[in-house]
Amino acid sequence: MMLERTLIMIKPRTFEENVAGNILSMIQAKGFKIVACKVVKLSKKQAEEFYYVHKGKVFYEGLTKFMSAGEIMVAVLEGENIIARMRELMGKTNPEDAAEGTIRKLYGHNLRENAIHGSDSVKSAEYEIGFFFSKQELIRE
Ligand code: FUP
Repeated sequence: MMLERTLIMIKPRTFEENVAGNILSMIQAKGFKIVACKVVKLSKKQAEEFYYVHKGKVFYEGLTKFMSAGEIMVAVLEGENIIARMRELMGKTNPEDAAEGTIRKLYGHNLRENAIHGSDSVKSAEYEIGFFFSKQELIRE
């Protein structure tokens, strides 16, 4: 077992729907710890920077436009093997394919507007956490 941290984003349409509390409840029910949390709004440029790994893909423009269209809630979560376990709780990328009871099944609308993001590896979690949170915000002692 590995104690890991992951970065999640509650995406614009879902944050606007005022269900962030429900989603955080699902996360806390799993025993995952919320290390840091805030509401921000990305510029188009910042969304492009965050999603640089998808640059050049057909959905990059639509994705970054959507992700900069409204406020999002970003949080750092901590737990044993949390990267994989959080992705399980989120469900498959396309809400139509996501298992019953997952966040994307419950709150996602379509492939682009799929409610939530979660880091997919230790390396991307490090990049994504550093993108939004300073060292000071993550200090515990
Ligand atoms: P995930 O790791 O499940 O968030 O999925 P990906 O990294 O493959 O995709 C990142 C985001 O791009 C998805 F959350 C939604 C968006 N996307 C599209 O809009 N169209 C696609 O065909 C694939 C992904």
